[in-house]
Amino acid sequence: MKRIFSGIKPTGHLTLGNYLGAVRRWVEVDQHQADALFSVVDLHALTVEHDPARVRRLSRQAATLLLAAGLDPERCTVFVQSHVDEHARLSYLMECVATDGEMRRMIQYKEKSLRARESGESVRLSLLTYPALMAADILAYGTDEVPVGEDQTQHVELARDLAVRFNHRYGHVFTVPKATHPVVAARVMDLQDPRSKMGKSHENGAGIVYLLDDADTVRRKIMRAVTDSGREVVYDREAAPGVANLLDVLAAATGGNPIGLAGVYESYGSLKKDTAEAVVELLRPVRERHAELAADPAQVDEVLRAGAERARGMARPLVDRAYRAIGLLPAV
Ligand code: AQP
Repeated sequence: MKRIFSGIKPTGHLTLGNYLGAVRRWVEVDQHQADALFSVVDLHALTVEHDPARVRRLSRQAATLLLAAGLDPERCTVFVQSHVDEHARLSYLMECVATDGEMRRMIQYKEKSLRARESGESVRLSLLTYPALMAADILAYGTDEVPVGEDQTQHVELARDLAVRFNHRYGHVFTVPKATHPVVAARVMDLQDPRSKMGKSHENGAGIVYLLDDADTVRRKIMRAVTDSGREVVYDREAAPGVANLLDVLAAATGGNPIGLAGVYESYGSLKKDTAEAVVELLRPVRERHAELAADPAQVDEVLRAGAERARGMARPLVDRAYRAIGLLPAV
C-alpha cells in the first residue's frame, strides 16, 4: 500500500490556505487510499523567534483541528513530530548528505531570514537546516507521496535529491518521494495582498481567514478583500490576482472551476458574497467539531499517544538502517 506523509507547523492558527492546500485533501482522499501519517511538526516552529507556551498551545490546537476536519485515527496516524525521536536522529544524517549551498537556495529561507534581519532579529541556524529536518520527516517513513500546497514543492524536491544521493552513496535505504498538489487552490493568496501567500504567521490577520474565525469574521474579511482596478470578473492570476484568488477559493469550496465561474459573475460584489457564504459553509462543521473535541482534551491526547507509538514503530527500523548504512557502529 502506498505510504503518505505530510505535516503542519504550529506557528499560528490554521488558515483557509492550509485547509484548501493540504488538510482537506488529507481528509477526503489521502487517508482513504494509503497508509497515511499526518504530523503536527512542532520542531519546525522553533526555527523562528517563538514563545514556548504559544507553541505548546498551537500544537494542541492544530492536532485538535486536524481531527475536527475529519482525520480519522482508525484510518491514519496522527501524531506530534517531537514525540518521535527518529525525526531529529535522521535529520542529522540529512545534514551530512546535504550541502550548505542547497540550504541557502531555499526560497523560504531567503524570505524568512530577510524578514528576521529586517526586524532586527537574529537568524536561527535551524531556519537554514529546516529542509534537512523536513527531508527526515518524509524519508523516515518510506514515503511515496507528500500532499502539500505549492509553496512546499522546493522542500520536497530537496528531500528527493537527498534520498537519491544517500541511496547512491551508501546503499538503498530510502524510497524517493514525490509532492502532490490539489488541482485548485494549491496556493491561496492573502486577501489584502493577493500577490503574497496566505500564511498563518503573517502579522496582518485582515487578509487571512482562520479556520476558527466565526461566520461574521469570515464574511467581513472576504467582503473587504482587495480586488483589482478593472470591473470585469476574469480569471487572470497575473493581471488580476485578487479576483483570481476569490475565484480559486470559491471553486475549491464549491467543487467548480475558477475559469468557468468567472463567466457567471457580473460584479466583484456578488463574487465576494458567494465566496464568503461558500467558505462559511465549508468551515462551519470544522469549527463545530473543534468545539466538541476541545472540550475533551484527554481524547486528543490519547490519539496523539497512540499515533506516536505507531509512527515510532515504523520509523525506527528504517532510521536504524540508515545509521548502519552511513557507517555508524550499531549499539549492542
Ligand atoms: N496559502 C496557502 N495555500 C495553499 N496551501 C498552503 N499551505 C500553507 N499555506 C498555503 C500548505 O499547508 C500545509 C501546512 O503548511 P505549514 O504549516 O507547513 O507551513 P507553511 O507552508 O509555511 O504555511 P504557513 O501557513 O505560511 O506558515 P508560516 O507563515 O509559518 O510559514 C503545507 O502543505 C503548505 O503547503
